[in-house]
Amino acid sequence: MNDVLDKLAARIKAARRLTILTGAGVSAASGVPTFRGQEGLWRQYRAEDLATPEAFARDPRLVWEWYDWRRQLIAGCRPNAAHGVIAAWSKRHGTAVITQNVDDLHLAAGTQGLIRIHGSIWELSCWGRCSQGATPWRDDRVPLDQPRCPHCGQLARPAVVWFGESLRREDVEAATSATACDVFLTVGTSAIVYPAAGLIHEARDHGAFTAEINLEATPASSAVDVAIQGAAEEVLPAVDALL
Ligand code: BV8
Ligand code: ZN
Repeated sequence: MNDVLDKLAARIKAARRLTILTGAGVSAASGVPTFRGQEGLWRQYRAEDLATPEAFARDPRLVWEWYDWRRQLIAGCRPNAAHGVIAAWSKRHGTAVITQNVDDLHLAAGTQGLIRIHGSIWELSCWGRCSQGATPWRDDRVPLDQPRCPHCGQLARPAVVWFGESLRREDVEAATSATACDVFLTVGTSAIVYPAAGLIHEARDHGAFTAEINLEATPASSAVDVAIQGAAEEVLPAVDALL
């Protein structure tokens, strides 16, 4: 194990441009449920069933109850050591941090220049897409009854990217340009959801040294230069100590 940590630390130390992609595994140690596996289920629903515009159109109350439940849970969570190391590294010139997480724990840890490609569970926007309500606004009250757009009175929705919805163009552009890097490190993601799961392959095509930290193997494990099987909140501080 130590030699792969040494190898990754040496590469990060020498890197002018470091890009980090994170998933739910980074927030697991903070108590935020991941998506896959038993704890990913809410009542009997899979995330993919609820996190869609169709589901919200069909039953906005059910979908909002799920988001309110997650917000109440996340409100009690604090950043962990993995968030701390990533926040410190984000202050280095040339570092980009891309997250799929909507919990904003990276922000709470002080991460700079964070690219939230799937949005934030703490922001709302107008379901009716009225001109003023299309711009997300922050509302971190918990619990919160089904919210409404303060501009037009229609239903408000969580300002997250749902399955079948396109990511914000500026986020895709920022994430894509960050794949032109010396080291691309992916942490705590199952590498299944696209376009996020495609970024590591773009980085490889740019000649980046690629690395993965995950408790288990993923579809990306065979594509990276080093795949480290371990907990992010343990491995990242260990690598940081070698810098
Ligand atoms: C789109 C916000 C244009 C909402 C989310 C190409 C091929 C196949 C399918 C597609 C494709 N292109 C598009 C699609 C469709 C779809 C998709 O990818 N489907 C998947 C299921 C196959 N993508 C989309 O719809 C995207 N939009 O492409 O628009 C378009 C539109 C239509 C058709 C074509 C193109 C939008 C995707 C975004 C959806 N929104 N979240 C919300 O949160 O409520 S995705 C959500 O799920 C998360 O943000 C994240 O992205 C994903 C969950 O993945 P992870 O974060 O990795 O979490 P997971 O639980 O899966 O894994 C945790 C990992 O951590 C595990 O590996 C575990 O071992 C590890 N771990 C656990 N603890 C630790 C740890 N590791 C280290 N330390 C620990 N302590
Ligand atoms: Zn509105």
